Amino acid sequence: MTTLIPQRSLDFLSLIPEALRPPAEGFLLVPCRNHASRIACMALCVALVAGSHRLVAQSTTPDSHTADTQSDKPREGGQPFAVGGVNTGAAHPAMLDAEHRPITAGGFVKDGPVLFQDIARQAGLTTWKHVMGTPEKKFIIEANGSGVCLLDYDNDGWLDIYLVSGSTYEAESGKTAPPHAALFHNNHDGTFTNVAEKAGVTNGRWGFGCAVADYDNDGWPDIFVSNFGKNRLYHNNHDGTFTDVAEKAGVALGNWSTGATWGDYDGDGRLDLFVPGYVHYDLANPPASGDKGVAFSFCQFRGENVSCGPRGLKGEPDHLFHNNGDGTFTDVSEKAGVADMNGYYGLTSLFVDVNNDGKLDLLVGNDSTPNYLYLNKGDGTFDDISYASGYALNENGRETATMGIAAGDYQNNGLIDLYNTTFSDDYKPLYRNEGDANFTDISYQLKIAEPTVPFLGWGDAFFDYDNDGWKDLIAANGHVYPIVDKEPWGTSFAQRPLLFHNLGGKQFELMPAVEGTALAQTYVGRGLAVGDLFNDGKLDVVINVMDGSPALLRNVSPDKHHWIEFKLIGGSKSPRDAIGATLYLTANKMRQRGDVLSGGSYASSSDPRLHFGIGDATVVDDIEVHWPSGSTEHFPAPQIDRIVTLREGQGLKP
Ligand SMILES: [Ca+2]
Ligand SMILES: [Ca+2]
Ligand SMILES: [Ca+2]
Ligand SMILES: [Ca+2]
Repeated sequence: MTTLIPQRSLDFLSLIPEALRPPAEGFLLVPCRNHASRIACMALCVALVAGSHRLVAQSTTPDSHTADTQSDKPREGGQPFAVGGVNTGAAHPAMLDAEHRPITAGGFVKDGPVLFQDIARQAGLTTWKHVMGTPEKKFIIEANGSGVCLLDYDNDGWLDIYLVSGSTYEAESGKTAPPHAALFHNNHDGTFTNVAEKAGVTNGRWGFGCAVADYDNDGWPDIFVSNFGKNRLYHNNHDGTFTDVAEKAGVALGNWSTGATWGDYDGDGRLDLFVPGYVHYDLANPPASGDKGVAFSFCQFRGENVSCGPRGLKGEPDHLFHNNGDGTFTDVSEKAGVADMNGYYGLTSLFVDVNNDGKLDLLVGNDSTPNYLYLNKGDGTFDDISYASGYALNENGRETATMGIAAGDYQNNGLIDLYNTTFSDDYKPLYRNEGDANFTDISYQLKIAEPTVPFLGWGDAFFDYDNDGWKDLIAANGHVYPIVDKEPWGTSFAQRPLLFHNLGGKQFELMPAVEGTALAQTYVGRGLAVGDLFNDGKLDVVINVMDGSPALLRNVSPDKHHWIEFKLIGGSKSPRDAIGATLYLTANKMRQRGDVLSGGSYASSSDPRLHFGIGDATVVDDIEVHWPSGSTEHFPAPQIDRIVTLREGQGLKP
């Protein structure tokens, strides 16, 4: 149960100087554990906000079982009183391995399953390096890293890799040439060649994210790049080159844009674009500890000086751009109700249908502020059900520093579940979809919370790496404060990725970091995308490493399971690349769900093709596609262990 305490009864907030108080007014932190109580809490909160009271909630739930609850007041729900630039849990005791390494950069074992091998060097990806500011990471703009997108830009049937880079102060001031993004063309032989220069997609701005979609329905994937500074919309010219049309299209913006997402929210067959904003930033006057306007407390972590923010800094609003169909877009953020009037710190976003009404809903992962879940009403507007849905906060009713969003049906019950990565000293919430857009954070219940606490997570994805028909979970990790390597806090700047194996939709097991494999490698992970890079039916993983070369986790799982993949092509009333389509595959006595999505993870886009493992089954029993146009079709069972193209209008109507 939950107790709501009027803010004014906790008068010590008034003792805190104005500059130290949280940036957003009216935070409502309500750990309500079921739909009915959430609605009740919502009503109460709304009423109290109207009375211009601020509330905090204190959880009195006896099973509120995280280490957070060990800390003294103010704590759960008392986040507004917490100090520090990021919102995370209480300091946890260090977890060290036998060699006294933090578990984030240790815990390796000699024997165990060999599932992934990092082949970045052999594949040619280490010829490129991501750059973002200076190694000291004095300012927040240098610390967040960039995304990665998997797309087949030349339509040769093989996935290529686009890696965004940040920039440097010297480049921004024109003193040196800027770092470049990479476009690695897949040579079909296990190697890749960087063709970014020739393709005209080097960006050269302070880049954060990418999101792929064929926004003009010409059959060729285009790339949106979110920057600090003007964004890029790289239109695919069909000849291996792209042209930046962002300004003409009206999507350039100009301050700090982050992980975008594409989706046809209004059902007109054209893909619209959502771009979250992070912090409103002035490169010439970066926020430093003790500066006017940014308090010391927002520049500290565990009592040590670190880069300031995001709390204490002004939030940059979010933007929804409606696709006009003539190469231009109209900003409809306010009309649609997704403008982020609270000024929360958006890092990534995802259009996905969470309540199975065929309309794309919108998720925004916010750093150190509540997440947004906007339900699509179908009339061009959205309902903000962030709190009522349970997605705004974690199980303890506390805001998290959300970095990445993974969406996938891990239970094979037809409902999209969500997994968010968060800061160190905090567990990573798995939000189980209970239906009716109602989510429950069940990380502790599934025993996958504790091992994630020391890690600082970024890109993440549901994907079935062993083709057993159950979606597994992977996350890239790495800290934002280099100082953690000098402190006995049990975390590290470079961290290993985490892979959870799904056990029949009931539990997850953390797969061991076997020495010599990709799970025992450490780096400052950021963007993550999954895809079948070698068309062998096994999903690989690419991670964009901050200030380093990317990791390419080639899937070498020894399983002999069968698989099938689908490339979907929408008809005249759907986006041509079928973003927003849902496919239900029945095989092996299971009905699996796959969604064509663009965005999510951390500022990254995965393989647009839908991949399904089918275990030991050798036949597919049914294929049911729900197209963005609203039509539903069944397709005859194809041969397995191959990639199949499905076109809207060529299936059988039910
Ligand atoms: Ca290709
Ligand atoms: Ca296109
Ligand atoms: Ca929906
Ligand atoms: Ca699996």
